[in-house]
Amino acid sequence: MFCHATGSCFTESFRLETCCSCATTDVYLNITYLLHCCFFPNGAALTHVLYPTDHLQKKLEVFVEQFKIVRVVRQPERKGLITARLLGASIATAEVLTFLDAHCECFHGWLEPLLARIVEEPTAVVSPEITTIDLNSFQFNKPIATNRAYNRGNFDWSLTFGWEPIPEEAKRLRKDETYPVKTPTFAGGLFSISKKYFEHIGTYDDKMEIWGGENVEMSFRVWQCGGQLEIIPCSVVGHVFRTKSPHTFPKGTEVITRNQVRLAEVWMDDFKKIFYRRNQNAAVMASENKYGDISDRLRLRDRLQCKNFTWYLNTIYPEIFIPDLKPEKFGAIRNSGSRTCLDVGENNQGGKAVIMYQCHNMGGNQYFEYSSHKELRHNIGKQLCLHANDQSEPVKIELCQLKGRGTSLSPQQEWVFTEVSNTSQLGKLPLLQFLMDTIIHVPLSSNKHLCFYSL
Ligand SMILES: [Mn+2]
Repeated sequence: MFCHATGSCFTESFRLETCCSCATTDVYLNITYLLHCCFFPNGAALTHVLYPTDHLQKKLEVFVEQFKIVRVVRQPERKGLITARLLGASIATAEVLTFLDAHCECFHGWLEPLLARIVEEPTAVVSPEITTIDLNSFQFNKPIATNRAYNRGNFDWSLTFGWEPIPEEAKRLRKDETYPVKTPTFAGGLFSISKKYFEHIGTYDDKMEIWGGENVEMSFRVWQCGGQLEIIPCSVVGHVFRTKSPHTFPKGTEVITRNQVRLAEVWMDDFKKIFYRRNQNAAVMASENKYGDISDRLRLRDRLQCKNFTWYLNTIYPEIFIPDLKPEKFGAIRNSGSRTCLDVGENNQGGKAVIMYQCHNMGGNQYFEYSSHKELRHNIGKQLCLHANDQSEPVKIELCQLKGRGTSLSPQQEWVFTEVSNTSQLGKLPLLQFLMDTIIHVPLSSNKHLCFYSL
């Protein structure tokens, strides 16, 4: 074993030094550097490079000619990441498939720990630890022993992938820094997998299009169907994280939603409803059955006897907060007088006052759930709660105090929902000003209002 023998990723045989530091904005240079840095030092690891556009065709073919083990495979039209990878995988001949983006650079010894782990555990789907290459300067720093992040992948209920620190309990189970980090989801761009296992586990959903959601789909599938998803800390690859996608979406961002609906329908059981409440477009697409045929994927789930989503949440990601499957109430909170809606405003990650804004019926910034714990949760992605301050201060949103195991509800985040026939009855309650100016008079009948007030 490369690092298991020493218990450290920083030994003589594993120097963690980069061999080139030259990622550029030039796609051709990036690919050629990637081949030189990442693959050729590892002999015959590479069988195919896939690049789906035409303008590089000649240049790239001339370049790879000299390396007999490389083949360039081309798609006649742009089909995106999922189709491109399926095509590459279908003609690859090696035992292990490794997927990398072109905008990557590898550290010495990056591949061996990935391969070693697959030999040890053939159902492991393994990612390197990913370090950041600066978007503008293309600078990146070699990892140092004392300052390593050890994050793992997660997801939120809008089905967006994210990073989080490894929970303390999981940290304690790792004997030293070389041990694989179990991760609930993976970023999906950079990973190795046994080719046989890739096929066994159902490759990708070939009816997903272009890009988006395929990494979350594969994460749920691998865990639920008996595999494991791991980050191998001794394997380090640099990656340029962009602030936004440089690609156009030939069919609009609708394709991402469609991919997400497909994954929710196949893998998430009843928990898909939590996602649909947060994404109106997805909910409509699901109710109108406009996400294509998923019968192949359901058969795959059946054939592999995969576990259900409850098992995944309880066993693989017990730290996640699970919103109510059936919240008491959900949607927008409208002021019947001004006909405006409670809105968290732009970029409110917590800490900022809520505002009233024209109702748009799109969910998003105006989505709230009245939970069984009497919170008003704005929990599209992060778990944010309507938070009362003393009377003179406006109501804000803050991170919810109730987060699952070992936490409790804060009184400032507890809201009573009641019917009143006359708003003057609210006179003795705290936060009257807030209530009168803004929130929540949803008339049930001409003389009744529904009101929230804070205890
Ligand atoms: Mn990338």
